[in-house]
Amino acid sequence: MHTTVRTIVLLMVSLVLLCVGCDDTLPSETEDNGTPDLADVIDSSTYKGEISTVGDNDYWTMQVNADGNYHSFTLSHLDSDLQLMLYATDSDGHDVDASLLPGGSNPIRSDNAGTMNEQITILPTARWNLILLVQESGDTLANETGSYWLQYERY
Ligand SMILES: [Ca+2]
Ligand SMILES: [Ca+2]
Ligand SMILES: [Ca+2]
Repeated sequence: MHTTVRTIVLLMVSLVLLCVGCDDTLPSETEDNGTPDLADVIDSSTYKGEISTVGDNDYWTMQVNADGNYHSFTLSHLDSDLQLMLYATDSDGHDVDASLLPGGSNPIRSDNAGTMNEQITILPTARWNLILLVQESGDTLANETGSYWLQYERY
């Protein structure tokens, strides 16, 4: 009887550890990342972050090349209404011409309703420096806070 109980308890503890472990395998944002100068560098596919306090801004950065690939950034696993902004500059630090970006605007903004994913996909025509900003939705008056995953894909 005791052995059975112990086995069950061990099994439950193992399951909890496994579940925590799978979440912890993703790298996380590093605060303070509240200005472009302090942006976290994106060099793997998926990161976890959190708009932890009202007004928290999370900046991310990445360099992309005109390699013929689409570069796509997705905000997912949202439990609040967040938005994703992307600012693109060229190698001289000038804003990339808006006509080269989807929607004809620089910055690009993705802000869907509620907890829907946000996504921005670009096709670079030169070496570009990207600044991404995750923050609360610009469409709601609520003070949105909550966690997110930021996923990068190239295809
Ligand atoms: Ca944050
Ligand atoms: Ca932040
Ligand atoms: Ca949104």
